[in-house]
Amino acid sequence: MFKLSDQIIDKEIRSIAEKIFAASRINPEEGAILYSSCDLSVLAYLADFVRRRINGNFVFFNRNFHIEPTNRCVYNCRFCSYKRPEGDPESWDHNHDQILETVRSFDGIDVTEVHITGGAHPLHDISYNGELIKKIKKHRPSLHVKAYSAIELDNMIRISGISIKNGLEYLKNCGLDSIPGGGAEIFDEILRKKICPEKTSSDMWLQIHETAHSCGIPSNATMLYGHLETYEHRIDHMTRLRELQDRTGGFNAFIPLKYRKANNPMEEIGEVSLMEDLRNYAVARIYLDNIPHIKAYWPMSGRENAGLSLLFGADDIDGTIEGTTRIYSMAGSPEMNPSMNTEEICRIIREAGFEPVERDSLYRKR
Ligand code: V47
Ligand code: SF4
Repeated sequence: MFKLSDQIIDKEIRSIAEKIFAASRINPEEGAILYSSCDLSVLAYLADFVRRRINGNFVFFNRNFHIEPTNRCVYNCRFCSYKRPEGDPESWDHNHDQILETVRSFDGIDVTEVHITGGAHPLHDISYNGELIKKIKKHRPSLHVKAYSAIELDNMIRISGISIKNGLEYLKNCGLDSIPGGGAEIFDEILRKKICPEKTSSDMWLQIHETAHSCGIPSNATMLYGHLETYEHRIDHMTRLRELQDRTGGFNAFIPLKYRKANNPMEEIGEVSLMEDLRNYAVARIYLDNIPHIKAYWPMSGRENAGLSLLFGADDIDGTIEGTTRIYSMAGSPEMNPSMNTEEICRIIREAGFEPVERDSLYRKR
């Protein structure tokens, strides 16, 4: 049996490890030390220790599909490969009927969740989006609707001239079940100005999620990494999430998103290595001691790398997706038309040494 005591590790890392074994929270400085100075093998061991305390030997997945209503957007994020201007031959802007057609195409297929996200549309207000949710729920009441990133929500609430709380309560009454984690990017304000200058502020992103949690709407949180940020920026990002989670408990999952370089203006930055991805999963698992799940989003990382991430603290592999998202294929992910059946998902999870558990959107066993 591999034991940490068999490893040659320095005093600083050993004292952080002792805190982790005692289930004590590590502080931002200790988080940064893990990023910069801890061997990957030791990090894997520590992250696995934490993941087993929180999630045992289980790895979760679900049966889901995505709807990306439009790639028109009022913003111009420098890392985005997805947005197209109105009239561009590659732009799309689906109306309610077209979106419902996609929902109907899953009739008779065993899916439990629809994930709806896309550009921040210049014209679509809260009632336009609420009506869409109502129509989806009317057609298939049991489908969990996880919809609209905080960026889309901020935009539609602003167009409608109402408060965040009223907007979220209205959408909840229309059938909104949870909120995806997109748009968090990196919270450091200076960096955010550089990579997505006009976008919803970090404070607003956090306020929208905090308000959603207070209305009983759970959500996820992402972090875009592997661009201009330092390890301190990643720790700052996760500290803001950890503090919010201490107040509300409303985050289900944290999803690290690796910057992909194809077809966007930041291409010259390049992409970080797989080793860096694994390091990031591990530190996230250890640092975010109050967020129950760490998701390895396979359309972004590729399915085999997602399997590898399970050895570094990740316990959720998202879902079947059914070839319905384009955000990552447009940015250069190896998954061009992402779709996995449950047999393959289970094979990947078992190959990594874990027990697959099909979940619903709230992580209840199905
Ligand atoms: O917010 C855009 C990211 C996000 C690039 O909640 C990019 O379960 C890397 O939030 N390279 C949208 N990332 C996707 C998202 C998401 C994905 C999976 C699961 C969940 C969930 C949420 O995609 C955006 C942005 O951070 N993104 N362009 C790019 N070139
Ligand atoms: Fe718009 Fe999202 Fe692309 Fe930014 S990342 S330009 S908010 S679609």
